[in-house]
Amino acid sequence: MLVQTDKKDKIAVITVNRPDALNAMNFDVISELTRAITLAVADSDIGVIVLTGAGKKAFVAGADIKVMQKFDKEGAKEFGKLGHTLASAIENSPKPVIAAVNGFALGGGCEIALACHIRIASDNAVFGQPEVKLGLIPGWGGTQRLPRIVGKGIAAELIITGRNIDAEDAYRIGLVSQVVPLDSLIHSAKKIAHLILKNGPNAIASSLDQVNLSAGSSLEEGLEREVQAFADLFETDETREGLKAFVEKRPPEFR
Ligand code: DAK
Repeated sequence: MLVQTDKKDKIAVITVNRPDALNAMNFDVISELTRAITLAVADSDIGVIVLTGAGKKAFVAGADIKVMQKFDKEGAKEFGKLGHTLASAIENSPKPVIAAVNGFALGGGCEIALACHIRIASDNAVFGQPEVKLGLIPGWGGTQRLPRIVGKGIAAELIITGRNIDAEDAYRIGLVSQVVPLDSLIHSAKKIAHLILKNGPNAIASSLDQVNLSAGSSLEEGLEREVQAFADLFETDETREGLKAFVEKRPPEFR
């Protein structure tokens, strides 16, 4: 199995399992990963998804270069579309997806992490968009998501130099929100997941939706959409329970 899912305590840990190739993504990895994400999103027993790579060396070292070498224009387009479908499935998931980056996150691997809602890294993690070194550009959203996360100037520098950065630099530029020892990476991701799981699932999904949409709209449009989404929640049992529980000085029962 190229992708493995372990479910426990409402958390699905999805592992890309191709360590011999540093978890590089070929067609099969991409389709298995898309399927695993789709299944976890549809699973009512799952509230948070953690995405990681097998082994101690790589999250995902990119798209499979040996596969790409054989592409013509059509093949490249098909591969690109599959990558976009995967990245969109992650980004549009109503359940938070946390990238637990345990080593190399290069090229397409970095782009998959960028599509996740939260990124944390082990201290040996390495990030980069080295596509220009291969005569390519980032093609799974790197040119679009990286500037939105770290800003235009830093994104442009990383993309056109193709240089790698370590976990500390990734933290400094806001690419990841935590750096932890490799041995405690999954534990740390689960700690974040448990904090999230205490909260209302509708409110979480709506928050992610608003954050995702913020990139493509003016402040005025965004604020208008936000107030609508805020008001919509008042028609849900979840919001009534959250407010009532506070007044009654007890923890809310959301799930
Ligand atoms: N693809 C295929 N195999 C890879 C790989 C990759 N990206 N990365 C590593 N491997 C394989 C190596 O070939 C080697 O396999 P064997 O030779 O043993 O069979 C094995 O993994 C172990 O790798 P190394 O021996 O190289 O390990 P080192 O520790 O020496 O070096 C490294 C680790 C990560 C620095 C090095 O492996 C490396 O530079 N890997 C390539 C990283 C990279 O350039 N990644 C970006 C790929 S470009 C598209 C949209 C997006 C994309 C593509 C298309 N369209 C719109 C069409 C995305 C592009 C990319 O991701």
